[in-house]
Amino acid sequence: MIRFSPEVAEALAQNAPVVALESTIITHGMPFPQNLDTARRVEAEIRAAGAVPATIAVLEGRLHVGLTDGELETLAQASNVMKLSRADLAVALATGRTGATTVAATMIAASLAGIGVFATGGIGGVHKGAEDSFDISADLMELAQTPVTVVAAGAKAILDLPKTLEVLETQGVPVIAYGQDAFPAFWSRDSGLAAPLRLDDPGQIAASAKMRARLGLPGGQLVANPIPVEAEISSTTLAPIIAQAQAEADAAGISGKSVTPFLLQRIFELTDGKSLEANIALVLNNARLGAAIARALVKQED
Ligand code: PSU
Ligand code: MN
Repeated sequence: MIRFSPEVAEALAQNAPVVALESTIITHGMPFPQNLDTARRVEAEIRAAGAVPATIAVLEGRLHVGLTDGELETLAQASNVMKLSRADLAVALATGRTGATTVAATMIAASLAGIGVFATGGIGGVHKGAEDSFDISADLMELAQTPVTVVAAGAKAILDLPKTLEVLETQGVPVIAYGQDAFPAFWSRDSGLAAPLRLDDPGQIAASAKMRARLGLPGGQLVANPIPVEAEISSTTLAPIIAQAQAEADAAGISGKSVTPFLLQRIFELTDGKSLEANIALVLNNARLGAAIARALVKQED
């Protein structure tokens, strides 16, 4: 059922380190052409760090693990690409559609493909006002059931971070800050909330994933990797912008799957593109850590 790119097929056959990558960040998370440029740079970063990148997407009803550069380019420019979470994946595959995979759907595909680690920017979470809207990303429940270590820069301040951490705790998901005590907040290194767990070494992150499997526990881990200092945007700068974007989303009646892409696009516009620069820096940083974890996972196999 899976279409592996030749590079990824060979890496998996040789038990070489592989890092999965999502495609919603390309189609719904960043504008063209920065999305394509970033996707290519992330793949290059992973190769430079000694691992093989496997970007995941559904192309005309086929589940691709590893895209050619041509496929990446087509996807980055395509319109009407579905945003596929756990709920949508089977329909898209059964009906020949093209769609980008979210964190949840990418985890499902990575797990099927035998890939243990996945790097991205930010995960979905509990949206502000969720007590009325019930808008809680399926990413959180996926982390509780699918055995993939997800490297992200925490969660965006467009989300309710305390509630997001509470749901992750309830679901039994290890939330591990990398190299610091604070839970990072995507564009800034410190959300003001403590992370439940902290590890400073990719080898220990890999060992924890293996231990979870030995214990018979389902699910993955969330590794929260802070944005590099030089790329950080302070939360005081962003707070009013996020509030404005949120108010516009509410006024326009944006709901469901459209909420996250709408907010990201408005924040990009309201920061004159600065939010995107930070986003790119943190994704590259997560790709490097993902590659280090992938190398450790392979090493600990024997
Ligand atoms: N957060 C970001 N950038 C993104 C996303 C989230 O900072 O591109 C995407 C990811 O694919 C994530 C999805 O899995 O949005 C979550 O969407 P929702 O809230 O609809 O589950
Ligand atoms: Mn949602």
